[in-house]
Amino acid sequence: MELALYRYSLPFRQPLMFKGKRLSNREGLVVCINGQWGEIAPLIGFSTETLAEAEAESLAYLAALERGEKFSPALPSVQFGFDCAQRSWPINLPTSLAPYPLLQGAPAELIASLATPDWQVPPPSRLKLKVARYAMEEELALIEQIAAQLPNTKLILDANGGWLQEEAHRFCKRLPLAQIDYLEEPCAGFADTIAVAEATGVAIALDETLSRGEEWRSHPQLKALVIKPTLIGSLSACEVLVQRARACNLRVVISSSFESDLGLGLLARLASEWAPNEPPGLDTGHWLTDHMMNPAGEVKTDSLHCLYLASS
Ligand code: OSB
Ligand code: MG
Repeated sequence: MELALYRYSLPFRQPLMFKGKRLSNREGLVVCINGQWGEIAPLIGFSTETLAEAEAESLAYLAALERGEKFSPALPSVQFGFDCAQRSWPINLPTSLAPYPLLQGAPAELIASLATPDWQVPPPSRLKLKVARYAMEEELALIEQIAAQLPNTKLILDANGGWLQEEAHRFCKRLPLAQIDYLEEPCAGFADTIAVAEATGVAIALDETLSRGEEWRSHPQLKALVIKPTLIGSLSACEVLVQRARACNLRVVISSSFESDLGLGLLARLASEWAPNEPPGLDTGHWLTDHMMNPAGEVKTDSLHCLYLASS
């Protein structure tokens, strides 16, 4: 058996804010078991575990594997990474759909950037925007502008639970609903989120509600589950959510937690298996200036810090 654990640090194109914390590099771990890789990269502000905790549990897991013992990791990022590295992947997966673009930045900058968009003609069928971050008037003006400029594009909005029910209500009342695909997590609690949907007619997707393991129920205005495997943890827990989505007739959107190109590639494979018709939420890689893998698809271990290496 061959076992390895490496630590990586990849610079962001520009520093990014995660729940008030400024990050200039993405740091994480990659694990290799008999030549198969997984990524373990808790995200500050979204994961409950730290990178140091994930590293400690990963080392304990590898030591147990080396001794031929069973080990059940408790941390979601560790479960995800080791599950990927030990999975029997299907061989004939359909090619994954292109991720929908994620626009990040201040509304004024984004309005200016619409004049010279990054995407090719025709414009994307879907586009994601973060909301509940800047002044409501500015965010609504941006949405109105995009809706007018791209009449065939549907917007995915994500509030990350940032509004009180009353604020979410005020915002959603003024949305061009015909062009809104869905709104992720308007309020911090499921009951408030559903109340906003009922009062305004907006369609809803769940994200943090799932990774926090909170209770939710099907609702006519609940349209999609956003699944972030790094935050959910084991692939079987993700599959339970995929099954529940199917049973409730909900769309499944596989979404990144700003993993490296290695993790994004694994997530794209999961997306093509679990949600073959749904563009995934994986447009985060362009924020990283460097790659973990070379053009041949091999992990560039020379540029990584080795934490564990064993073969027997
Ligand atoms: O709020 O969905 C989020 C990335 C890291 C942490 C939280 C979120 C995200 C994304 C990923 O938005 C991209 C996507 O889902 O389209
Ligand atoms: Mg989200």
